[in-house]
Amino acid sequence: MALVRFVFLFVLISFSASAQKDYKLWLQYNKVDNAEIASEYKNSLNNIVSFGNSETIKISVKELETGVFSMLDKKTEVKTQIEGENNLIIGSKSSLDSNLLKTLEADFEKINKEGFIIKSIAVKNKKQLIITGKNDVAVLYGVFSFLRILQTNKPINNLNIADSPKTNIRILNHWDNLDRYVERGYAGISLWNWQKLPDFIDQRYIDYARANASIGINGTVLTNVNANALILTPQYLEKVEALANVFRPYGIKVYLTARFSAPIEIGNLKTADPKDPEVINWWKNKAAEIYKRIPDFGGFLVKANSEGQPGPQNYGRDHVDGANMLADAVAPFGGVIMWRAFVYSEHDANDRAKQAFAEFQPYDGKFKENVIVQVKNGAIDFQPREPFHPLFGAMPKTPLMMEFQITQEYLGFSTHLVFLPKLFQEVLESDTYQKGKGSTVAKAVDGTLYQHKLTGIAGVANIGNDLNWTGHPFAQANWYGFGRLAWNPYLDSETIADEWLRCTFSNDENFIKPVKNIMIESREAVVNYMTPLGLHHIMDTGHHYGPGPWVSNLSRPEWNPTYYHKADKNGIGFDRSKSGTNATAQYAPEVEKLFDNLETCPEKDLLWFHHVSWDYKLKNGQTLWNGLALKYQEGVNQVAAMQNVWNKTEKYIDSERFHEVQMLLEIQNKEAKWWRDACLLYFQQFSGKELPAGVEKPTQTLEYFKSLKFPFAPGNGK
Ligand code: GCV
Repeated sequence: MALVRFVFLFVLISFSASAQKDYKLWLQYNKVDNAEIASEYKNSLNNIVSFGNSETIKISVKELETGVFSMLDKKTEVKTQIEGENNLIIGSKSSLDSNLLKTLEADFEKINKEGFIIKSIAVKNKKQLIITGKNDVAVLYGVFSFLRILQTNKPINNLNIADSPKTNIRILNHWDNLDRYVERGYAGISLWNWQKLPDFIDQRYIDYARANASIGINGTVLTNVNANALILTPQYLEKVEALANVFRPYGIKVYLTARFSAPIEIGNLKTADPKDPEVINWWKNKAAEIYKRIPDFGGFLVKANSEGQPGPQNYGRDHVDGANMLADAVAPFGGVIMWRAFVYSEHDANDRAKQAFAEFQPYDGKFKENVIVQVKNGAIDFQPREPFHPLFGAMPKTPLMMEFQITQEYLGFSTHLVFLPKLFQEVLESDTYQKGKGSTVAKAVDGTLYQHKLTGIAGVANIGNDLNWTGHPFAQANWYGFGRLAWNPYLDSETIADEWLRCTFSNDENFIKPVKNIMIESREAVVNYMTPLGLHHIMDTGHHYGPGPWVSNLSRPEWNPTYYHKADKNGIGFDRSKSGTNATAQYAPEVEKLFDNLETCPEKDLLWFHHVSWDYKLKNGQTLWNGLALKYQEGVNQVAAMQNVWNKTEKYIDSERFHEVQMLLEIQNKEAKWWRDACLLYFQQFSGKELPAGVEKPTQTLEYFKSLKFPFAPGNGK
């Protein structure tokens, strides 16, 4: 009996230790096991000298103590005065004495309001290390950045870092409903326990804020863009206030989604017409009520007249009328309106890819100063690959905010290992040619192209109440990478993968090198086994789980996969060139020319822009049919290769996460084959051709794949 109890206890302890690893994200603070590095760190870090005593500074000190203790086994003392050498001084500009200010004068010139300095300096001839910034939250960012240096085992003896975020709003969009169901959420239910709020503060809220602050995220939209007006009632605002109080010391502002018809639904008005004086007044009062509770409330995110959501067009008004009315309501308090450009209509016979541009581009320059238009990275909807959204090169007078999707609605949910920063980087690096060569999307987004002051990047969160937050251990890297890119849209995704792996798992090069390769390859793999060569939107209906290229019976034409791939016996692909819908004309002439011409169109975007015959010769000499089939096979092979690499990593990491990823990769392998077989069998009906050598034979019939139904697939909109 005693033995049983012992075994049980042992299992429990080891379970909770590795479970904690899953929970701790990239903030593992693993012990530095390289003795030389550890001793260098220990010698360079004596006491912490803390200036200032705000909540944020206290959090910073605690983080440093925890990090240093856990990585170096070293207990640091916290002082309020500099004594001796090799201290770690932290404090914001206003708390530093004149000597320190003088030493750092030129450094402060280099950073913006949220930027930080980490510098080795001499104070009275003694070496010290200082982490500072213009406010306390900037100091916290500096602290996390410093801890990352330790986590990644980089030298600290001569640091001279001045780093500032390049965008103002770095924000997560939670598509969380008030009943805690997360639209397109694959990691459990919503973190926000509305029923227990405001009195019960779940430790998760604090850990969430800490994780976000560690990567520079400074905003969160708590509620789904398919909005519920109840969030704006006092009953809920009290709960929102409680969350805002938790997040504030971490530099995170709270934002809400505004349901456009709220004045009717919760305000008892007869209309929500943005020109109606009562409606205008209602929103002004609502804003005042919110700001009274939450003085640093960020503002509203709005999805209007899109996929059935109410909006100004219900009253014969337009997006500018709606956005500007709300902008006026929050302007006195410094709030912003993030107005989404994700619009398309079944009543518009135009190519769906053209509709948002057609509607929004003419509004350029018409929005109020505190409005930023939020545009998805591509013109359709977060597909494994989309060319950049043409609006990014076409609204010089309007601040445009990037919307990425971190949750993997179209990329295998939380089951597939797909490192999204690679996708994000591809979009950010795309050249819009708006002001000639080098006018990248990143420059449109960070405001440098047209000197916009209001800038931002949003990511649709992949977070839920799963133990590991994101469903897949590697999906944590997508949250992490999003934050890092929002801070600096010019970061390389490989650098991000490297950092994340070291902070999350291990610094062992034998682990880092091969696993980094998996991450970098993984995005192309998913494109290959789902939608190669520019195919898009061929997933199954509603839940978007698995392939459904055959679907053609949905009420709205542009919801049907057949609308997008247009496969017939002549070929496959959507002709968006001049001979087709002319969507290419929405890009700057240089880009238009590139995409429009079949010869110059990058093959990765081929079927996005062109309908191409099955016998068309690809650059490698293969026919389109053979090339397409081989790409599907390549995707499957890439997953198998990922598995081979992963299977050799067991000795470097904890067994729990090793096995989790191993099982998930096995599912990914099965599903990659499912995509390959279902799509190829379906398209083969049109091509009438045999599968080329090298492509495995499907194991099931097309009828079988068509018969698969998933009524309970997670994340489907309700
Ligand atoms: C929140 C896609 C998704 C919807 C989502 C919508 C949007 O259509 O499938 O679930 O709705 O995008 O971004 O508004």
